[in-house]
Amino acid sequence: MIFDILTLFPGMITAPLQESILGRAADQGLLQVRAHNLRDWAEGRHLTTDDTPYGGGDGMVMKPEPVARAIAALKKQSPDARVLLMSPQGQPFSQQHAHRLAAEPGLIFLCGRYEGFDERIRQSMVDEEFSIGDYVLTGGELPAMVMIDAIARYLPGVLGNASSAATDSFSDGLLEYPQYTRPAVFEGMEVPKVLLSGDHGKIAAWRRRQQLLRTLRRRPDLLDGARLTEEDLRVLAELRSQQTMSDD
Ligand code: 9D3
Repeated sequence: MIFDILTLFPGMITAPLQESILGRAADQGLLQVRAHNLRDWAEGRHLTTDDTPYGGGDGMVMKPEPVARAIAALKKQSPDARVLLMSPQGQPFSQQHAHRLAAEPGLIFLCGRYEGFDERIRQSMVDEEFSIGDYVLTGGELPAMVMIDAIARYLPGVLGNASSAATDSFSDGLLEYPQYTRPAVFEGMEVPKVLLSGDHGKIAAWRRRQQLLRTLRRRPDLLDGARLTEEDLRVLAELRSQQTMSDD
């Protein structure tokens, strides 16, 4: 898949996506990330991409014409690409969005740095608008990279089987269980005995219980959407009744 990013700061983009798993995937031709400078489509002596808001007010607004020319140019190469606007007013990006967007033939991310975009950009050029969460950043570049990272994991061949996207904890909607490796005792802290028992049935039951306990304590909101068995519900009822919050 080709990811195109429209930004005034193309230098912010590429390096982090050339490392590690995504770097290998890009080397294998499974994905391509291209950053483009919006200024390349600006006009006039100052190559203006922003202007003051009609009606007055602070800050600057991104002009529609450079964005329209940029998107038209990119769509000549990827005619079916979806255009995504990065903005604090967008829908909160989720794992489900990542999964769905991975099936698109191409994605064009539009990143701003100003107080906002001329509303006609949304009206005529944008398919969807995304935020990555309720905190204020300096621009949409890091959000675009966050989304690319989450989406790319779903592209065929990007992940090995061991870390397959389908077996993520998020796919059953629960947080992960605690993990341990050697040594068996570290600074007086022991590994739970069940994990050294060799009893795989008991280990699986303990891990599931830990997932449920962790999710109940830290992210009870996730339990509503989780895929739970009858046994899970029984364990949950038991955990809820133990208001002491002990560690098993
Ligand atoms: C004055 C109102 N501000 C909105 C909260 C203006 C504003 C602040 C920061 C407008 C844009 C930005 C830059 N942020 C993004 O472009 C952005 C973003 C974010 O700040 N948080 C989470 N997701 C995103 S996606 C794009």
